[in-house]
Amino acid sequence: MEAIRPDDQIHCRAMWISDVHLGSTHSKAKQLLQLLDRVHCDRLYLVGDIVDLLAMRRRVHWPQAHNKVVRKLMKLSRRDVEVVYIPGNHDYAFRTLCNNELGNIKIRRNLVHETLTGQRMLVTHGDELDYAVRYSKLNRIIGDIAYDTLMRLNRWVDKSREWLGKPYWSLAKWVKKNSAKAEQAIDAYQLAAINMAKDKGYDGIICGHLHYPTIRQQDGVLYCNDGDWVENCSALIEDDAGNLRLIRGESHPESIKRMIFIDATDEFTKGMPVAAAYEPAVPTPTNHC
Ligand SMILES: [Mn+2]
Repeated sequence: MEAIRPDDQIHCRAMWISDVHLGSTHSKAKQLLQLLDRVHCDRLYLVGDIVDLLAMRRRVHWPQAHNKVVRKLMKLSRRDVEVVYIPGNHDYAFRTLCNNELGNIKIRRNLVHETLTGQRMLVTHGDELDYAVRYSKLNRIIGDIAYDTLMRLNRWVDKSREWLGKPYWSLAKWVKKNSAKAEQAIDAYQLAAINMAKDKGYDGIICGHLHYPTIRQQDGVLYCNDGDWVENCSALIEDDAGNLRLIRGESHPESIKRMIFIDATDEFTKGMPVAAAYEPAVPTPTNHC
């Protein structure tokens, strides 16, 4: 795993971010702004749950950093970046604008991205795969409330760690990793995604929704989940050589508010040697992605 230095400006062909949850207290908007300032891409995919309209029904939390993210995305779309927005279940109201534009941002229900090496990847938020986890509506509501409570607890942990000068640590992520039931649900979801992509004849699928960044190759299908900006501060990128990789933000060793972005592909790769998923790029001194 190679560190991307904080002063690096990185270029990639495409970047996928999702589950930013702007408008909710859990959003890590400031960290996302640091990513958007340093990682430049030709195409930016916003893979849903960018704004959390569901949370905003209960309570609106809209600090300046959240507004800055919106402004930054609009600005990128006016420059030379093709920005495509695929609304998710927390911002589903925007689905009514599918096949239209919001400023220069294209809104789509889902789409196909072709990598430099010719892989055809289906890009979708992924809430349509929830059935695989066999959640009843009641279960899902309980799940949502439990998640919200967990994230609230997480903020307390986060605040105390910040006070102690310790880097961010995700309680929610720890629970997911250490609960057999959560692991089963995540696996069922991933398999449903893989089967859907396979049935439709795609080489792979790129989604968000789970807040669980992963690259997994199975049955000849590549499953990529770009993670989130609530717990993981992660993004999926297609580097200039056409490889799909995951990057993750980490607190800077000198200042916990500053981020460094590291190549986290190995960390989040499941069930395969990394080389089997793609041809690894040869890192150059100036470009680590
Ligand atoms: Mn979602």
